[in-house]
Amino acid sequence: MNKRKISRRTLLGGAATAAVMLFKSSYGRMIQTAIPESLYTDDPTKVVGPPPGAVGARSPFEHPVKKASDTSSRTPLQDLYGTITPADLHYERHHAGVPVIDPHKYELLIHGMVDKPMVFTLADLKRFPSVSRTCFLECSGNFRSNKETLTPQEICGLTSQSEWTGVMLTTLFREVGVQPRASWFLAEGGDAAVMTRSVPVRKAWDDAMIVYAQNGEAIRPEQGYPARLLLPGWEGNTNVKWLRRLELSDQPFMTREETSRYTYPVKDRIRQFSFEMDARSIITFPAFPQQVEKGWIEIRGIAWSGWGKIAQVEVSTNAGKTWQPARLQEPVLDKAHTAFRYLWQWNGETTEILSRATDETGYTQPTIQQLLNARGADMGGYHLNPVTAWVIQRDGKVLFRPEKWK
Ligand SMILES: Nc1nc2c(c(=O)[nH]1)N[C@H]1C(S)=C(S)[C@@H](COP(=O)(O)O)O[C@H]1N2
Ligand SMILES: [Mo]
Repeated sequence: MNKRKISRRTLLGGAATAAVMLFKSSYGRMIQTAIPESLYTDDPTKVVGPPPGAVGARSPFEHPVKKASDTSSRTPLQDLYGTITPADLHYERHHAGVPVIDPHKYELLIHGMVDKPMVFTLADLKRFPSVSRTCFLECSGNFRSNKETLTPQEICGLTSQSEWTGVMLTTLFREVGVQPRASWFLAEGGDAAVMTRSVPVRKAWDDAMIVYAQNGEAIRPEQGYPARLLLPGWEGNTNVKWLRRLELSDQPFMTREETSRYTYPVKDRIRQFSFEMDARSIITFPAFPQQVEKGWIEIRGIAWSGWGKIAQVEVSTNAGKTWQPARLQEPVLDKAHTAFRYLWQWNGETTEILSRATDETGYTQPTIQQLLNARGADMGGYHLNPVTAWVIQRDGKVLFRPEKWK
């Protein structure tokens, strides 16, 4: 068989091939001469970056930024490709700034209902068998919807994805001999906030980790250097940074985080301990403030669920009247941002485009009305994952359609 034919067919399905050709004719520029002169207008001998040996930097033409307040910053979802967040663009949320912790003085204490209370240095942690895992992190307060001029970053940029490396918490729990009666542990951070959270021990036996690396390098100070707790799929707040102490107990510790702002009446789940982040998606292209042209548009976005893998993402290009399945980028990982794409031919009429995610538990991302019906009008501002829409205007301008819930 013809080798070239096989690889073409493998790369592009029939429909996709047609679409790519259309893309070419509508988005490329046809040329008459063999090599356009514009290729040579920039001087390739001009040095723009640091010399070899220096730590690299972005092209001076690329300027992704984290949008920051005093206590948080958001990932520019609309500027990213694929699903890994560059470490310097990872969202941040801290209650009392970023502490400077000397890795040589760092210690993690594990005590309480254990046979052998122990202290581990960073070097100790690195001697245990290591594991890498790609998953998302998301703050439970990750939703903003107050105006039409919001970017994906402003709507839900309190989520990022990294490849994390560290040691499984089970490895350490076996080392200290966690007692059978222990059902909860307290995780305490070494920042000025001394942030603490209670975590069920079952999460440790499942997939919890202590991580010291992020995307191939030591984790950044903002992410908890030199080590943090990683609870894949669970609300960001439980992923205690600058982790210094774990205490085993037979009951939750009722920390400040658990007795005040995380407690509010809802009918669908007991929200005092609402750990998993529910399935969600966002279209990151086209999105405000982009402007699109009539013709073929690849609608792009990410979907994720704290309960497992994304099973399906559907896209509507007619304000939610009908839905079509989007293509998911393989491999689809457990509790991970998953890229989706949907090829759409826009006829130039005003419309709304939406996406909705379904995870492997069968749960489908709700509308804001479904959330209100389930939780009541007093549902507060945490764990909001509604389907959202972008309005495509006749002139091609894209605006967010705000969702009202209070
Ligand atoms: N020690 C400590 N851990 C913490 C926090 C904190 O302020 N102090 N903030 C929590 C919150 S609310 C979130 S959403 C995540 C944010 O992690 P990131 O800054 O690495 O994105 O860390 C959590 N862990
Ligand atoms: Mo958070």
